[in-house]
Amino acid sequence: MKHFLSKAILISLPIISLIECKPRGTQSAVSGDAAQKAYVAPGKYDEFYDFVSGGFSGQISVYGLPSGRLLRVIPVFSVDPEKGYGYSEETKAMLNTSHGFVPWGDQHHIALSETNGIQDGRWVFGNENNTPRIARVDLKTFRTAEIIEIPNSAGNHSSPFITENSEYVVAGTRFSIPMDNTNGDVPINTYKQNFRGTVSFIHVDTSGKMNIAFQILLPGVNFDLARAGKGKSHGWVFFSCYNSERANTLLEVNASQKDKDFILCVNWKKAEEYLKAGKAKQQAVAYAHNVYDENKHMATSEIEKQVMVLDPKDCPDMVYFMPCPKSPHGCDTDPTGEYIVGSGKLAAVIPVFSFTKIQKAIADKNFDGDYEGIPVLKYDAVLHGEVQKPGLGPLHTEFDANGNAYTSFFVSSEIVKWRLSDLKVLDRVPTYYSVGHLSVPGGPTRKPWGKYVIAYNKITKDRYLPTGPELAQSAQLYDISGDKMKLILDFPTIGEPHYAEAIPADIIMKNSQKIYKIEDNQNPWVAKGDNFARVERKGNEIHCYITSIRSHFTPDNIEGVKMGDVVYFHVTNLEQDWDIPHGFAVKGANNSELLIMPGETQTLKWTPEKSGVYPFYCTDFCSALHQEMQGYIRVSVAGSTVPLTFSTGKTEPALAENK
Ligand code: RUQ
Ligand code: CUA
Repeated sequence: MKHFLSKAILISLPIISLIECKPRGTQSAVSGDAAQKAYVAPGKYDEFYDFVSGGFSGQISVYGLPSGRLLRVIPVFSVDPEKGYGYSEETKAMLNTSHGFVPWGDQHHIALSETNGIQDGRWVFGNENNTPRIARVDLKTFRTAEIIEIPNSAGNHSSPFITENSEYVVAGTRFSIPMDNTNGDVPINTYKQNFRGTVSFIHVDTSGKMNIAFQILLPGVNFDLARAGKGKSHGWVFFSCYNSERANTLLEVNASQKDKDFILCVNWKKAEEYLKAGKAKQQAVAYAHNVYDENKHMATSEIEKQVMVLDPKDCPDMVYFMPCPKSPHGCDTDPTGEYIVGSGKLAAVIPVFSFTKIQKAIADKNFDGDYEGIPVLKYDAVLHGEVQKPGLGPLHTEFDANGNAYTSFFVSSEIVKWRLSDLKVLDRVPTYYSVGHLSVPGGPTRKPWGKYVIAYNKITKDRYLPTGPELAQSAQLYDISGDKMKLILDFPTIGEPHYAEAIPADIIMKNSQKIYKIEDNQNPWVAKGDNFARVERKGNEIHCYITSIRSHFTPDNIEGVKMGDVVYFHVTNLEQDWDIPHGFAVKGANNSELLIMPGETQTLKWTPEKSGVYPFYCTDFCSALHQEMQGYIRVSVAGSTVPLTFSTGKTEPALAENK
């Protein structure tokens, strides 16, 4: 021990002098046992999976906590050549939309599925802003299983938020717009007359399948974030909204005029009743609904043509506005469901609302008039209290299991811990720098697992080695097991991290799928064994049904393709061992590789551009003889008489044609 200590001191000397050269502010108070707390020994598992939004990368990344080790990037809204997602014939349909194929998305928020308000590890949902979409990722396979587009929406920021039993994933539109079924060709300055907002309730059935149950038509404000109620407030959802000024230009100034904007309270149980009672209007719209069939290893896309819309005019007692100071952003409900925390980006306090008081104010009709026909509850009547002098620019709040809240402050770059019961500030720690979201494992649920809070920062200047004009995005891990929060780790993230949700690893691990069973493979292009491998011509289409197993392709010599043909490589990975993918790439393809999991079939489309011989090979280092895993395809000129042949292991020259 003594020996170890003296060594540690020796090593730390040059480190100290290095730190001193850095600009002020980089020296965060890291306590002595920090390394130990974030350390997960080689060969050991992390305690939590952390699902982190990829922001403008469009993907979801998965880290282990507390180590901060990157475990996986799940392609969701953007093509991913690493996995062939969006490039293979089987996955292209996942990225279909009413605007056609969209290869990129902007992924902000994460919602893990819940049962009784507790994370159950079945699915993770993610939103896309630009083309309003919601995805469901299956946590058996860590693959995107479904993507649904949202009509009457533009800028799907306020999503996805999940109700207590995953009944609904909810989504609110950030940008108000003329509704899809109207002539949208209107002057922009007729915003107040012609632009509307919506919130959508996407039903999730027990298999996970999503469908838009209904939308609620609302005034043209900007919906920002939301949380479903839980426990006593189950049946409600709370959406923050800004731009109650309904400005259509220079929102920076024009949407910051009013002292208070709103939190929208939606009684979705009531909305369900109105839907059943036939109060919704069917509206003609068009939106894509894409589903990945796990047995077929293939996605299909359908354009859905209608949506049910409820108008609060016809549905009294369904929605209310609650005043909330200064451009609210985060809107979070505590584990008991009693408290709703609003975070005004420009506010000097954090207002905390009481669900019990909201119910009473509604019963007493304690209103402050209405906003565009929707009753506005009296601020003082619904307020539990305000957290005084919390910090500057509150954004988001998470909770632990002990009645404490943790709020991120963008402007003052800190996390502030405060108590829900008396709204007292208990602790504050700096973040490096400009924290956006934060997350506590289980923090948005009825059962927070606690232990850590992770800050997802917007700026990292001077935290990592410089990498040109663009720097790594950063997450920071704080230990919250004691009274004081303690910074224990920095780790870079992919894309811009917004929200993240962490869940105990064992909830997911036990259901993890290892392989696809070859006998269950229903891909129409499968070859379930070498004896099914073949090459067929259908007009000018050449279909190569290829199998791969360590360490060869069957067939690996193909001839008789002609210019003008379109070649489909349908590659089935025959392996039935965990983690033995094979890849596939062919020279000259304007496409990505395929990466094919054991028992799976994937298809690469290739249109040769000139005659010649083209090698193809396995892209995944699968065995000692991976470098030998290759083949050739010969392309002849148009009109050539070279017959279509295929073979494996044949070395004799063909009799008819040997040069
Ligand atoms: S919202 S910080 Cu999408 Cu706050 Cu990202
Ligand atoms: Cu198969 Cu390398």
